[in-house]
Amino acid sequence: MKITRITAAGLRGGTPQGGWANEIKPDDCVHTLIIVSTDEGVTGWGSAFTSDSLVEAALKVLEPLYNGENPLEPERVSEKLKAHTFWLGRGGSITHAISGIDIALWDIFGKVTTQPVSRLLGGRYRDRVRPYASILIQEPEPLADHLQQVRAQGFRAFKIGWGPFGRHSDLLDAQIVKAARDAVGPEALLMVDAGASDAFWNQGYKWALRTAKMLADYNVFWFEEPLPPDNLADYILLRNQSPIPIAGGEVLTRRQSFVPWLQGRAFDIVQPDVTKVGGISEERRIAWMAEENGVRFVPHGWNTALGLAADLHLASATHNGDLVEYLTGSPFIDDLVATKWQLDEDGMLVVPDGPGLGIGLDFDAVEKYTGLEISPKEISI
Ligand code: SMN
Ligand code: MG
Repeated sequence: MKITRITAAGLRGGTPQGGWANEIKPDDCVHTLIIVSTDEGVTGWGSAFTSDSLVEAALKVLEPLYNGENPLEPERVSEKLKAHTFWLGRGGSITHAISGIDIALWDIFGKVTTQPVSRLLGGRYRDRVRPYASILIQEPEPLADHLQQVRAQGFRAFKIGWGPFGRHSDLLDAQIVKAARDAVGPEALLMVDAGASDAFWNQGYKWALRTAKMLADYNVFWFEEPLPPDNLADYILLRNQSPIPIAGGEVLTRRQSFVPWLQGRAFDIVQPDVTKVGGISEERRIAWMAEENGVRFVPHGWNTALGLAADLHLASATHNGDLVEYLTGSPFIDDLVATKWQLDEDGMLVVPDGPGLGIGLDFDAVEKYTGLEISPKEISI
């Protein structure tokens, strides 16, 4: 079997608010579907956390390397793509594009072997994983209302992030967290994400430590991105001093970038994004590295249904992979799948056990959000 074509299809028209200083708009393209076609009619699907224009440019560079390659060897092919773009790649758009290609190759590998990706990764430790609902922070009252609506959908774990948190006053931060804890109840997992990877973040170590102590009063399960993503030294200090776990890593790419953060004990929880770091092949190596360094692996999932499916397989195939992020209110998570994601009575998601990623796609939704004309003869699932 050979790769014959790789297509990029940017998602637009439903990009959710990020709460970023330079806010993204619904028609901005920050996620791109990647479709790998083969000479035997099997098609694999993945997604990359970047715009279609950057993916298309990356595919031009990568085409001589992937054309004619064997799609049944995702790890080797991805490693080949990474190694031969040492000059043009190493963590930027080419790495993001390789992420989507790699996810699609694992999808093909599973479709041909009729095995779910989680089994091909070595085996399924669990058939269900708990999703945490990821929600943008607003003022306390509307945030509490939103959390109660999401709780009513069956979620038992929640992350609130970005928006005004850390950007106005300690008092407002405490009011936000109190309202959230009151809304979800004392038993639910509640995480808080400062989003310090945002542009011109101006809080420092002392704010982060003071805030971590406030969060501990509300039994917050982890404090995410409390410092800018290049400030390794302060993360190490904070992780040592904080009364609650410190999480981060969502903007890092390539497994090599995680080494100083994991060996340096900068995180209690590491959150690589499979649509960004280099794909499933790369993310599972980061998960293994995390385990060797006593760090919990929880995949970052503010991305797409393809990313969520990949996260579920990675979590299932990892010793303690028991949480995934579920970006609520995004059509790129909810609408792209033919069979809607369904929480069970425990608020858990079933890890797909069909071939490959094990999710069918709603091609009407794919066409709606990408403009891609899906012709059955051309692009089978
Ligand atoms: C996040 C990431 C990307 C866009 C918006 C919000 C957030 C998360 O940091 O962890 O989901
Ligand atoms: Mg985050």
